[in-house]
Amino acid sequence: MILKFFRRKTEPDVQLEQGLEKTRRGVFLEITRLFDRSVLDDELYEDLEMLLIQADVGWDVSQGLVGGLRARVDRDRIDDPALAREILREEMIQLLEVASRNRQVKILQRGVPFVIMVVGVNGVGKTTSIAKLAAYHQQFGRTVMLAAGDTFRAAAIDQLKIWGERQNVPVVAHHQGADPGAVVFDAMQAAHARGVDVLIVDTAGRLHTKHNLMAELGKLRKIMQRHVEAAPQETLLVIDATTGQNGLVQAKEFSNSVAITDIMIAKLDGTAKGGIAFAVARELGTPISYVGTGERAADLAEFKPETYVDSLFFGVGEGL
Ligand SMILES: Nc1nc2c(ncn2[C@@H]2O[C@H](COP(=O)(O)OP(=O)(O)O)[C@@H](O)[C@H]2O)c(=O)[nH]1
Ligand SMILES: [Mg+2]
Repeated sequence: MILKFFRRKTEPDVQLEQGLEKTRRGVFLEITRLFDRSVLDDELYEDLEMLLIQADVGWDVSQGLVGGLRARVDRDRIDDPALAREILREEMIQLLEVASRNRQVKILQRGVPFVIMVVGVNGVGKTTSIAKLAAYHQQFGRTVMLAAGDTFRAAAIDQLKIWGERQNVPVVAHHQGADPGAVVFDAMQAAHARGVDVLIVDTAGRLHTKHNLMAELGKLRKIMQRHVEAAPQETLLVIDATTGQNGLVQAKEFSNSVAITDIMIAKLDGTAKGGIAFAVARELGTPISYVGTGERAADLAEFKPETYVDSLFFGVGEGL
């Protein structure tokens, strides 16, 4: 009965599956099992809601998902739990797709710097994510340059330089405490002069007030736009999956200060709270573009709603 309806419909993505392993083997295994019960009753719905909350889907979003599931089950007079599980899968995909629809059309023109400004709270995984993005764009044969716009700590600058060496990508950096605007100015000039395809700008995540943050990032934008009118073509907010709902609160603060175009959920491999993607999609409405699944440059997966949901329920060789 289960197999009749419940099968993965997308190609497995190895990175994503590894990233979601803890979530899948934890809460989502329990969710799958819920629907092995023989009846669809209040208890099942309540248990489902609790499990979704445990996976950090969040209170409101969990209620919304379960409410949507219930409405469809009632409307279509479904009494087979296995069919209800199929509907849950669809509802989950739909929730993620709503945010994906807000994706802006981006034009990546060879030789004109496509500028990615990476923002987020200190420690969420920005610098590591930049290395991953560099590797990602290199895969398409694009030339990449990095700018060390987080000038607060010397270690942050060194960390970016090390990634640059590993990835064979030039890094524009000034000394610790330098003006990030000056770093970005130099990087834009260098990228322009060399005809770099993708310039990725690291930023500090520790500006104390929202006003400071807005002013700083606004200034960086203006400097970028002197060279490339559309820059930054991508403003990527990095969120740490392991911080769950707290990460979501921080993300909201950021998106109130800066126009975010894309989200990366980092450290998905370190948590069983992979449900955070649903909360992020619903609460921010900004498309999630990537997930980070480890500490290496290769540990990045593109975010695709249907593949994401399938990877929560199915792992290759895990027998479901
Ligand atoms: N497991 C895991 N660790 C990560 C991931 N992304 C970043 N990290 C680790 O998180 C820590 C902070 O990352 P960093 O890039 O320095 O964060 P930043 O302060 O925002 O620039 C480092 O130890 C990284 O190795 C990820 O996707 N998975
Ligand atoms: Mg950093």
